[in-house]
Amino acid sequence: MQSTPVTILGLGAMGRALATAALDAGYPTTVWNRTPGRDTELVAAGAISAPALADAIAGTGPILAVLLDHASVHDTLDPVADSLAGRQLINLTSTAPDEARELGTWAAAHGIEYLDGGIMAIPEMIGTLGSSILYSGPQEVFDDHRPLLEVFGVAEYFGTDPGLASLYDFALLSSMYIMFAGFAHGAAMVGSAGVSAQSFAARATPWLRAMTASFTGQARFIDSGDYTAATQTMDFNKSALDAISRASRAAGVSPTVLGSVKALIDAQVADGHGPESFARIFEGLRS
Ligand code: FVH
Repeated sequence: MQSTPVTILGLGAMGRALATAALDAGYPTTVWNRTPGRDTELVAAGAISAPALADAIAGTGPILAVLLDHASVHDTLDPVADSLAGRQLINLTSTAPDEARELGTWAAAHGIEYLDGGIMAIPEMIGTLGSSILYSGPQEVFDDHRPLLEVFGVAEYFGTDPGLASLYDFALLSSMYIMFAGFAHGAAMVGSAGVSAQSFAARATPWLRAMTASFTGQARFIDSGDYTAATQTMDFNKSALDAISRASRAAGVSPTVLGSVKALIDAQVADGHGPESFARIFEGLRS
C-alpha cells in the first residue's frame, strides 16, 4: 500500500484506466465524475467514491484531472478554485499548448501548482511498457509524484513551460494523423484493383516502419538549415509525386492527402530549390 493518496476527476475511458492503474499499484484513490454511476467497478476494486466534487478535493495528495477538454477543466474547477489553493493539480486532459499555458496562469492566480500532461497512449495501454506520458510545468510537482506517474507509463519531463508537453503531444499526433491518412490513401489506390485494406496493411506496416529510419537524416538537414543533397532532391520527388498523383486520379482516388505534400514540393521547386533535399518542405511549412 502506498501512502500518498490520489484524486482522479473524470471517469471516462482514460480516467478509469488511470484510476485502475493507481489502485493496482496500491495508491489510496478517490474518484469523482460529473455523471454519477461510472465508478462502480473502481469502487469494487477499492476506490473511494466522492459523491460531490467538494468531497473529492477535500483530501490531500495530487489531483489528476482527466476530463474531455480545456473547457471542461474550467467548468469543473472554476467553482472550487479557491479550495484548491496549496494543492498540486496534474492535468492529463488533452489541451492545446496555449490552453495549457492559460490553465497554468489560472492555477498560479489561485495558488495551485499546475503540471500539464500529454498522454501518448490509449486507455488499454495504460500501465504497459508502450504507454508514455509527457509532462511540463513545475519540476517539483513532477519529482514529487514521479513514482505514481511511472505507474501509468514512461513519465518524461520537458520543462517548466506548461504548454511544452502539449506541444510535443500535438506534434506527435499530427504525424500520426497524417500517416493514417496516407495509409487510407494507399488502401484506396490498391482497393481500386480489388485488393483488401488488410492485405495492403500487411505491406504498409513493414514499409512505413522501414521509412521511419530516414527521420534522423531529414532532421539533420532541418536542424542545420543546409539542404544540399545529392539524392532524394526536390526535383526527384516532384517527378515522383506528379506520377503518383496521376496514378491516383486514374484509380479514381481523391488527391486530397497527396495534394498537400505535392503543393509543398511544388512551392519549393518554384522558388528554385529543386536540386535540394526533400526535407526542405519544412521551410514551406514554417512560412
Ligand atoms: N481515450 C483515448 O484514447 C485518448 C488517448 C490520449 C489522451 N486522451 C485524452 O484524455 C482525456 C480523457 O479522455 P477519455 O477517453 O476519458 O474521454 P471520455 O471517455 O469521452 O470521457 C470524458 C470525461 O470528461 C467528462 N466531462 C466532459 N465534459 C465535462 C464537463 N463540462 N464537466 C465535467 N466533466 C466533463 C466526462 O464526464 P461525464 O460525461 O461522464 O459526466 C468524462 O468523465 C481527453 O482530453 C482525451 O483527449 C484520451
